[in-house]
Parts: sequence; C-alpha cells; structure tokens
Amino acid sequence: MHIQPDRFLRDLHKLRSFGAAGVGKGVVRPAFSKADIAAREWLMAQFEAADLRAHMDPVGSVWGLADGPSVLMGSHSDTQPEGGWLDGALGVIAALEVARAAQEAGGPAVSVVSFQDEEGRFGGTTASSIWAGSVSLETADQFADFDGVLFGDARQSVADLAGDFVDPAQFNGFIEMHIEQGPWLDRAGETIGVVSDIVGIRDLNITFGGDQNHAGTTPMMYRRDAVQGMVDYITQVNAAFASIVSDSTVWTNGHVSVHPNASSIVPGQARFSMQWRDRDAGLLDRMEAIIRETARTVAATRDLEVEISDYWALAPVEMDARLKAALADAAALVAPSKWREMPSGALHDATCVAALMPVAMVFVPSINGISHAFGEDTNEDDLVAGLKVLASAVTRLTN
Ligand code: HGY
Ligand code: MN
Ligand code: MN
Repeated sequence: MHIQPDRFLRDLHKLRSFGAAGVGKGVVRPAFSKADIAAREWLMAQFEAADLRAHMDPVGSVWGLADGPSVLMGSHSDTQPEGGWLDGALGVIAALEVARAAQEAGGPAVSVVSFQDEEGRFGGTTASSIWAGSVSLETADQFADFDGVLFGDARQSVADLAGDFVDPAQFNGFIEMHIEQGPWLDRAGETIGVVSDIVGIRDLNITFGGDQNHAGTTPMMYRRDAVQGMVDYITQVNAAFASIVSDSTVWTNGHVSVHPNASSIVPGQARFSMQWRDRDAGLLDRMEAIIRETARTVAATRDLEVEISDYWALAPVEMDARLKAALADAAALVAPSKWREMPSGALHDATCVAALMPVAMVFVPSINGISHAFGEDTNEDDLVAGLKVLASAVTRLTN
C-alpha cells in the first residue's frame, strides 16, 4: 500500500481545528461537546470518502468499516478538559490513512474507530468499556460528569445519528497508535515504542465531613476540619506507599473540591480523587488496602465522617505476542536502533478491547514528555515514522 504522509498530516491538523484552544496546539474537545460531535461528523465523512462504511454506535463511537473480516485500528478523538492535539487523535487519523491507502491498493481490509469518552468526562474508557461488555449501557447511562450531566442524557445529543453497536466478530485484531505521553523515548532520542503491556488503574473519590465554622472564633482543639483530614490522609498514604511501591508506580489526587471554599470558614467538607496505577495487580490490591485503612483511621482520629465512592478499576493488560512482533519487525525496519519495547503508563481503549480480540500498541515520542496539557507535541518526522510502522505491521500481518 502507498501511504500519503502529507494527506495524513493535513487531516491531523484539520482534526485539531475542532476545539482548538489555548496556546500552541491545545485542544478542548470533551466527549459530546459541540466540538467533539462536529469532529465525529467530519470523521464519518472522511470514512465515507475512503470507501469505508461510516457508522456511529449508540454511545457516540464512530466507525469506518471495511467489507468482510478486517484489522481494526484507531483510538479516541475526545480530549481531556485541557488536552493536546495528538492524544487519541493521532491513532484515529493514522488508522484512517492506513485504511484509505489499503482501500486504494485493493487490500488488506482495515477498519477504523474513534471511541467515545476515553478521557473519562463521565467514567473512563467509557465507550470501549461498554462495547467490550465490561460496563453495561444501563450502568454507564448513570455516570455523571463534575457538573452532574448524565452520560445517558449527553448521548441523546447524537441519537439521530446513532445506529446499533458494531459486531466485534468482524475484526481479527486491534492496533492502536498513540503518543507515549511520557519522557522516555524523547529523552533517549528514540522514535518508536512497541508496547509490552498497559498498566492497571484504580480510581475513587474520598469525602471527609466535619463542621463548617468561623475561622476566627473556633479554637483549634474544637475544630472538625475536613481539609486537615485530607492533608493528614495524603501525608500518611505517601509515607505508607514509600516502602511498597516501585519507581513506575504512580498515584494522583488530581481533583479536589472544598466546601464552602472560603478563607474565613473552617471547611466542613473536602472531596478529592484518589487514582493509582501499576503493572502489578497484586500491588494495586495492597495499595487499595492502605488507602481504605488510612481513610478510616484519619476519620476516627479527627472525629470526621468519611465516604469512599465512585470506584473504577481496569486490570493490567499484556499486548498480543503476534501483533506485537509485527510492530517490532516494522519498527526495526523503519527506525533501526531507534526503537524499544516499553510498558504504557497511560491507559488506552486497547485495555478494554483486549477482552474481545488480540491487541497491540505503538508509541511515538512526546516532546519533553508533556501530555494532558496544551503543550503536548511530537515532531512531524516521528509522527510519519509511526504511521509507516503501522502500515508495515498490518501488511506483515495480512500477507
Ligand atoms: O489517563 C490516561 O491514562 C488516559 O490518557 N486517559
Ligand atoms: Mn489517549
Ligand atoms: Mn489521555
């Protein structure tokens, strides 16, 4: 097949224009936003123009389907609340270019998908989790975003475009191209990462409840201060983790809301997210036990109420050996001595799709390791190298 890098880069920059924001190449295109829906309608038009059957499923994922059995490629086109132009979008447009070139060459059959809400406005890898059967549509419809909007209501905005779910039996594997979103390829001056495995993730919300009161007249010994409880919890968890984690284990309190959030009021409530990731499910278990025990003991010590809710978990996933080998052979050809096999510290739709079929992933570098930020970027030569690896791998797999 004859891929066209200029056409690929043209479409990648066009997709960026839907929700372009902030400085540089920043994008704001959360699931079911106007920009997201416009981008999905544009993608469906590109699929039609590539002689693929364009389709939207009930949860907003859009598909470009080849006739008969095919290799599925793609990623997601929704972004974080402040996102980059490549996270997800790169995998969708690279898949479009390979599928288009394959159609023009008379084969192999390649289908394309852009999953909805990978970035978790409502949950996390929401649409691919539903498609893979790990979350029911009824359950997902009750997922709410930070403003209380329900997934079930948000997806009504595309009800007139949506058809049935796509049958996974037509696909014989899934390959996702993605930016690394970390520092390792960029620091090593390498071009390609062939993914060995994707970390597991667990995510929940913790709420400490105390007494809202006057910040000047309430003596320290009489306070039930929810923020002090949160600070104690985070300090104690950091100390307890220090002796059990590895240098690739990560944990984050990315979202914090304090009520009533005023400088002269002792806070009565502190709600914060607790997310942790590692390649080892047993370590995730041990971390969870510390998380739950520490929340309980801090609440008891400080006479606070504590609630743990919104639990979400995905297990670590190994990449398929055959698909991974095709990517490795392609990487050795395209970027000799400038590629490596590596784990993914980021989560991807491939984690969910792995429940349905063999999956594999290929990375290109993130400049300075930046992602989930407006400054996310990759050199265009590296983007094209990743595209060539994707095309070469699918040719190897189907010859
Ligand atoms: O958080 C993640 O790893 C993904 O980019 N949503
Ligand atoms: Mn992503
Ligand atoms: Mn992301």
